[in-house]
Amino acid sequence: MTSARAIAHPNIALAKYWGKQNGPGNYPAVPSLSVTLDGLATTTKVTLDDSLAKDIATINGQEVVGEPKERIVTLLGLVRAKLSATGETPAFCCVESTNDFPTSSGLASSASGFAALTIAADGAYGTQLPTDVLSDLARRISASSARSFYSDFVVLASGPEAPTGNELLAARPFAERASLPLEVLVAVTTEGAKEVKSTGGMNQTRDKSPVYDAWKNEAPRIFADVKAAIETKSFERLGEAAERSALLMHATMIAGGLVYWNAGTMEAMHTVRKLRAKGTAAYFTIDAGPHVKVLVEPENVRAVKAALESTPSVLRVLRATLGDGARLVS
Ligand code: 2P0
Repeated sequence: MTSARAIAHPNIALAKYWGKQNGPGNYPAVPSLSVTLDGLATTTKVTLDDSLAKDIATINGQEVVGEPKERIVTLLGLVRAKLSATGETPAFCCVESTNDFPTSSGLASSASGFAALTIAADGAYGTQLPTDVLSDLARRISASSARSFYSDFVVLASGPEAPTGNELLAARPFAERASLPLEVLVAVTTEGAKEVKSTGGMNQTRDKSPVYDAWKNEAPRIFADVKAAIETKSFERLGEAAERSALLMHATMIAGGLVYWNAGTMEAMHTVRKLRAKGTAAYFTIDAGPHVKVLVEPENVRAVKAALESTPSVLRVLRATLGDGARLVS
């Protein structure tokens, strides 16, 4: 039996993606810029098995069923469709994936998960596709996962306004970690999975939020500001733009009735703002879940971590530096 194992890390967007272009292919409506993290990881093994009548998948030892399973099978189908025609039907496979951090709770497990799955499937099926093609395939299932193929600061442009579904749109590396040293502290505020997945949340925001167009208009300006902050090596400018992106994205969701925050989210935001008022440069960002990710310069990690840990509703704090893109490990 042929198998391949891949590792991928989640990424955290500093300029957020939220919203899709109308039409097929899962193209983002706004550009995004992320950092790939070290310290949190998904490891995925794909094993081809001629005896299987369908693909099977487990995450952390639990069989995956329903819509999450369909997304995995769709991705596997996209990789298998790249096999050169030999006349033989490719074998189904067994996918075994483990996360060393909470799954499906706004910690970007779908980003690392689909990046690791795509690389492992490419290895097991022997398709040997270039990284941009793999990033494009994964983007079709989970747009944020396109960014986890690359290290450090990564951009994903918005898609065409009226996509046919055939346009290649991969993420691409933007800058190396040394250009602006920072770390990310994740204030975990629940151990549970989120109730509204990102795709459903984006659809709800598009359909119900009266300020969705304002978000789509402003997001490219924030994206440009984040890029300029990295180019000019300004941590403060980066943090301010990242906070603006997260707050505007959440304001847009909330206006459409979607609230991902819990009490701990608010408490951690206030902790960060209090630190800043006292002169410590720390900035927060929040994804489609209640955890608060705090951007800090390396010399302030210890003090900011201690402040987050003494925030009552924060359960624990994870620490991540900038990390490498998804890769095969065997
Ligand atoms: C991001 N998020 O830029 C934004 C910020 C969450 C909030 O990309 O619908 O799971 O599968 O393309 O990739 C999460 O979205 O969404 C996400 P789909 P995905 O990181």
